[in-house]
Amino acid sequence: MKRFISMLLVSVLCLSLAACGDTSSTKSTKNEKLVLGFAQIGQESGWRDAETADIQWYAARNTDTVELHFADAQQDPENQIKAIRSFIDMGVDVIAFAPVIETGWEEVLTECKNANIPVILVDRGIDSGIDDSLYTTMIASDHVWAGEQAAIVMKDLIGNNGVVVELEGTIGASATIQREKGFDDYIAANCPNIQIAARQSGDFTRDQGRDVMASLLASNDHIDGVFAHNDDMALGAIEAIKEAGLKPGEDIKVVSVDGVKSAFEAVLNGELNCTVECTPLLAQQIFDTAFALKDGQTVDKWIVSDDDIYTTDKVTQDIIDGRTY
Ligand code: GZL
Repeated sequence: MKRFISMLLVSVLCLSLAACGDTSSTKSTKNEKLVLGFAQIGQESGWRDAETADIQWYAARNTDTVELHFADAQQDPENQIKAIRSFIDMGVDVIAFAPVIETGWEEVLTECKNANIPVILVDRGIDSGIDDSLYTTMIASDHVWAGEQAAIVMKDLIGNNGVVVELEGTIGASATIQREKGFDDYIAANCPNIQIAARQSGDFTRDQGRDVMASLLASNDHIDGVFAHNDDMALGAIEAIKEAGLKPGEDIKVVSVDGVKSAFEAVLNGELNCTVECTPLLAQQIFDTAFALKDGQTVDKWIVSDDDIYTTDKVTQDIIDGRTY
């Protein structure tokens, strides 16, 4: 209950500032508190909700040193750009955002640079062709590594022969592009007799993961495995596999990425064979980095998360009970 009230307080604080346009409290060139603007993608997955809760919970616990301005872009990059511009107008100390897709950021990031406001990319990156001086650092997991680990597990599960389908995340998102690269490159190099029969986006959502898997089951005679770019789509695919009268985790092996609690529960009950962790608990790193930047320190260009791989043999109820997301 305390958590909910704290989060509500943070939201009310941000909304009241935004609603009355009162930016005087952050107009000063040197803010006493760390004033951070965060432009979140949306609420598309349990993973995203966990990341948001972690950030808002940190701010609610540290109101004496932190002022958080939080915007939910409803998965629209234009909304993220508008939010970033509003943060510039507020005179925040640091801007952080999770770029919903890799492209289209040069103009607004140039405005941040011209306003001398450092930018932290969170959990997703921007196109490598963009001048990387336009952002200060990225705090994110290694998505190529995650895709590669998923391929290694899939190979162990189905052997050297088989047909696999791939549920892609949001088209154009770095997590999608890089997980696909990691998975597909490993399969191409090490499993010539595993065919990736189809790739289709479920936009990182459970409903679309279910619907896409249902159509792939209808259009493919035989599927041995499915690689879902996130747990929410994998959980939707599991629903579709069961609706088709098949046993997920047995008739069709299921491997995904994220490590949300509901995925762990699916691993424990045998419907999901593996989830490769991609921690959303980045608040401590985000705020530590933002404080360092406000203090004029330099930071690494990529602050990479330390993630693990959870297969059936590793997941117990105790592990699940100990998870914080
Ligand atoms: C990964 C993050 C992805 C998650 C999805 O860092 O960008 O976005 O894997 C979420 O669950 O929608």
